[in-house]
Amino acid sequence: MPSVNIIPRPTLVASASNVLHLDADTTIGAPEAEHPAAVLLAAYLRGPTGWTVPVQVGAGSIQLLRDGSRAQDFGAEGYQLDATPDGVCIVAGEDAGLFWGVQSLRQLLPAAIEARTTVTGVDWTIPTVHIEDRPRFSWRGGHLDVSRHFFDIDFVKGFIDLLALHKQNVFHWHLTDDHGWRLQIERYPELTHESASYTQAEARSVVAYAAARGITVVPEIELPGHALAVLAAYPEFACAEGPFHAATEWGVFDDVFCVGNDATLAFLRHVFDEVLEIFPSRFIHVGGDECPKTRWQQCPKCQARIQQEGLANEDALQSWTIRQFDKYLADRGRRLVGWDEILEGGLAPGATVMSWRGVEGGLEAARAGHDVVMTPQTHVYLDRKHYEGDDEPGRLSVSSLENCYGFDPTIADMTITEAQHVLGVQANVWSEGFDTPAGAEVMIWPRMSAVAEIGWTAQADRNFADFTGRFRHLAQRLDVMGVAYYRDRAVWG
Ligand code: TNX
Repeated sequence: MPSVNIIPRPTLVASASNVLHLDADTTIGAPEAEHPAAVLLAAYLRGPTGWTVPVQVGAGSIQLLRDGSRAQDFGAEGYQLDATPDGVCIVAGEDAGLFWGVQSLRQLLPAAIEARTTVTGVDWTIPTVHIEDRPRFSWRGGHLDVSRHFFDIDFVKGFIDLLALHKQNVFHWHLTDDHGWRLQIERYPELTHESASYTQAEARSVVAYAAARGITVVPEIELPGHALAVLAAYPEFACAEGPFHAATEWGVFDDVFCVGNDATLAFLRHVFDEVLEIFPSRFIHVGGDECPKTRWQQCPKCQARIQQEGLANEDALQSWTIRQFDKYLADRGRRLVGWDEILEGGLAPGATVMSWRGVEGGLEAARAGHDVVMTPQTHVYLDRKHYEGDDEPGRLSVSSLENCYGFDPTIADMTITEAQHVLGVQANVWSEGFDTPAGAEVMIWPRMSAVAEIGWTAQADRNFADFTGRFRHLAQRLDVMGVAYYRDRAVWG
């Protein structure tokens, strides 16, 4: 009897001691032709089984039902899944819930379902089960830094599909930093002249690939710091004289955007004009972190801006800059999100804060009535080592799988209103310390699985020992996919 080992752990699982055998006659019944969750499920099934798996409007042996009247039971992303010896039915109030129901069905199937080519000799059974499930948080994110080291489109898509497997719904794409600008901008070809980068067509294909899995891509364009790669190509946007060079060491650098210069702000607006065309996401990330103020203190243009705008100091100039883009985005129906340094000098009216230097920034923003995504480096920075030790992969500090799993985005002394401003949780994959797919993967897995469970599963239903048991099963799927993971002693002893 196959067991139920879904990550993130569902709200309710009642399994009966029976199985459903799927065979070559399997069909998918969907609310409409080309329904994205049905198309995705058919694609998952066809490759490894070799079956045709037609998608049809109406009845099928695997039934996807969208029933708006159930939205109050399930919320926007919840679903119910019933598997009996006769077939499968997934019901959701909205399409998002159907996507997540499909991912649960995927995890109920044998690990061979993850194969890219047809596998023979597999008994395609699933346990009979009744599942009711809905997420705790609406922002369940995975971030990838492609500036420090570049990762190609195939890797990015593979990462996104693994996020989908875990019902993560946000892919935060860290596209720019001191070390390289990774997105083609038609108006400024020099940005990507010398570095590996994605064309706009490739970026659009990533957005479509993610959307076909229920995932939103939130692009990040860093300002006003982490700008060396831009200044190397366009030194006129700096305070000091160039030339500048894209960074080749890790760290935080003094040369940042000159925000006293109107031409710099125009440049950034032109960049965002193109970014908004590619990325339909409501949230757009503008960075805002780690911006030294040393150049601004010496720069006549920045000092003139401080004077003209009646700003108190350079912190206020950073805050003024973020407010310009908060307004720019709001005028276009988008919302600004930035790292917690955007609190310094005053938070822009519409800003959402990503709290990374601990949870204090998140607390402060929530108290001020702003939305927050919790991403504290102490727990969910996946560039950290799993354990102390010189030969451990990772850098800067340690966050074990257990430590990571133990994070609760709702901070103990938050009021109910403050807690409602916590949109969710995100793990960040900074790439200073690795430059190959496998090097990234051992940092990501299983810790990203832990973060997925933080974001989805009710706090009272979370249990680390239970999670590690389920991860041993999920690891078999990663093995089939050829995805590397860290063999954590908390999982394998
Ligand atoms: C801090 S998190 C950074 C990144 C580094 C990371 C390394 C943040 C907003 N800034 O630039 O890559 O630490 O852990």
